[in-house]
Amino acid sequence: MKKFLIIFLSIFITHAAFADQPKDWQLGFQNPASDGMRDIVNFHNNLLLPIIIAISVFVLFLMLYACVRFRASANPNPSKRTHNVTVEILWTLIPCLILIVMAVPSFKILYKQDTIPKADLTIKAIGYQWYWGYEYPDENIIFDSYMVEEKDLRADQPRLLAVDNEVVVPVNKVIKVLITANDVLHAWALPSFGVKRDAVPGRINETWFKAEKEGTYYGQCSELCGIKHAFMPITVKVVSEEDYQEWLSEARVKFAKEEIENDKLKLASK
Ligand SMILES: [Cu+2]
Repeated sequence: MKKFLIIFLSIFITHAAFADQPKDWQLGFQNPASDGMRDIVNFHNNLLLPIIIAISVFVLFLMLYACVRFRASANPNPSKRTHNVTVEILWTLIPCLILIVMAVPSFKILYKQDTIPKADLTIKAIGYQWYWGYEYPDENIIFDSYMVEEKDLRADQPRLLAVDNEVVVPVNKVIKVLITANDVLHAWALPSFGVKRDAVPGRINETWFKAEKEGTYYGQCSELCGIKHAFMPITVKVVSEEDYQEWLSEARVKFAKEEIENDKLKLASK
């Protein structure tokens, strides 16, 4: 009983608090930090949820009605009816209409996500078994991002989500993310930004987000990729433009990309 009470109360708590990472007993989405995620949350809360609840209540009512109205004791001679054209047309037509009502706004959101506006910054995420590598192609930056082990966690770092080298991006800028993998399928996912894309070896997928609030946002690899799939989190730090420039000048030195070049090949190394 206590558990249910906590779940029930957490519905209100999670919406009131600023959530950029999963919370204990959380129901529903993390708080949106981008326009795209706000669209998804609104679509779910204002359209899908009411439809789901209405259908569930209606079906429950039909079942209870059938149980009472057609019970054996009240119907010693059961009806032999097998067809009703009107009902059959209705139960085909109404679900079709419901699907159309859901599909139109759903496709609108999908196409909005699919059109990448002019990017202010491009980053490249590469999935490895089992960590993420990042590149800032225009800044000549390359680094790896490993999960922080439980024993090494700082007080402000969440377990299984914090990484040693975070992705740092400026606030209110269009960030284009190129996503690929080096070994098996992974997926780069960040719930607060409404971003989730498969990382496929030999192929580059792309997506984008525009973070509206400064803060640290956590995501996880979202494609079962092997034994340590649960231990390759994603951390994105959204900072002001000045802080970003400051980080950039440090990162250009710390994470500088060296190019090994000869007449046959050109390689990037860390
Ligand atoms: Cu993975």
